[in-house]
Amino acid sequence: MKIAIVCYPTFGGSGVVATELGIALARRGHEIHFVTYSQPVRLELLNPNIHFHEVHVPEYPLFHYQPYELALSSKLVETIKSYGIELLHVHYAIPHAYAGYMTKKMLEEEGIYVPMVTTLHGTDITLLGNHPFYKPAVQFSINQSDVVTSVSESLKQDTLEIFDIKKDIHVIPNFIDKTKYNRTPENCHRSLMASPEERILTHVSNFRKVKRVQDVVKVFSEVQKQVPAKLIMVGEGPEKEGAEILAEKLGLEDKVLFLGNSNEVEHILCFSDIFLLPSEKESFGLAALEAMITRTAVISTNAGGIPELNKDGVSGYLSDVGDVDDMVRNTLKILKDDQTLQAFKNRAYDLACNFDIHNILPMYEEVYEMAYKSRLKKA
Ligand code: GMT
Repeated sequence: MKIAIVCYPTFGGSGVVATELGIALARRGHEIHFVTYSQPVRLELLNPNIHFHEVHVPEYPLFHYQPYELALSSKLVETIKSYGIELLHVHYAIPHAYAGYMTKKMLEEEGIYVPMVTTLHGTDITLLGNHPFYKPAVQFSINQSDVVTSVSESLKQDTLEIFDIKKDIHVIPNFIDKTKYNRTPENCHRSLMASPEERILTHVSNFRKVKRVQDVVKVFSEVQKQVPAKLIMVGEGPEKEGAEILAEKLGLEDKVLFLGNSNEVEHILCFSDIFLLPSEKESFGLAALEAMITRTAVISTNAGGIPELNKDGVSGYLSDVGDVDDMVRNTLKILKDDQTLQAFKNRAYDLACNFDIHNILPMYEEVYEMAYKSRLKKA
């Protein structure tokens, strides 16, 4: 099938899911066209089935805000016509589903029917979509999609509570490609980060408010008083500076490493023991899944869809949002001896395998078929 994928190309779960999905679909023989404002960070253009079309938004002094949706929908119309695209898959409702709907309507004027699949990722629903400034447009464009998917059961329920949705929502969880995570002592350079007796705790995010990165530092601060440890913080975002200041205030400068954005998260996770995810909201928690597939136990909150992935007492532990003391207790329970830690790591890996791309890709192909049939009915 010839598929156009619209996503945010930056570091962030929705862009990663869209990119990895496109790559996997291309390997299965589908022709994939990414349409976005810059090349997605994880995109490899070496596959002949993968194409990238950049959306340019010309700066015009009259506009206070440059109209990205307009440029995107025009680019989509042009790409769909030039390459005979059969299906449009938009990731993150705002503004992609809205631009996708306009694209469909413009094409319909010319007798071209292209079905649209919209994947809801989280903050497009729970934070932004909920805002009265956006809500009517988001609800409208979700209802106008041919097929709607969400990345967890929890996000599906949130969507149904927040909006008046007239469509079925198909839950298709986030995924990983387990063959990409092959941890061997030779390719995992643990000694670069910590001494043999130290445990390694890791956090990966875009350091937005919902991630509660100060809780990460607070948990680590208490844990390292009882167990020698290092904390690795990966990512960039508005709350990073506050976390750095807190780490300094707590005298942890030598024990906390802020690495910034990385394209090699799996190399960092390969020597991690515990992944900390104290988020206030999290529709799924792709970063935790990426940690689990590298055999890293997860200490998280029970927010959103995290419990669909991290199982309490199995792959890690779940706490209420903000309950730093509980997260400290749980971390120490896992780190109490090598045998316990290894058991949590192994179970985290086993659970993560359920989300391997080979199990999830057919679910997307099924909804594509469903959407495609709706096109045949309309054409
Ligand atoms: O977590 C973020 O802030 C990034 C955000 C995004 O849209 O890129 O991630 C959301 O989508 C991911 C992929 O589906 C999910 O794994 C994340 O849980 C979700 N984030 C939130 O709900 C806060």
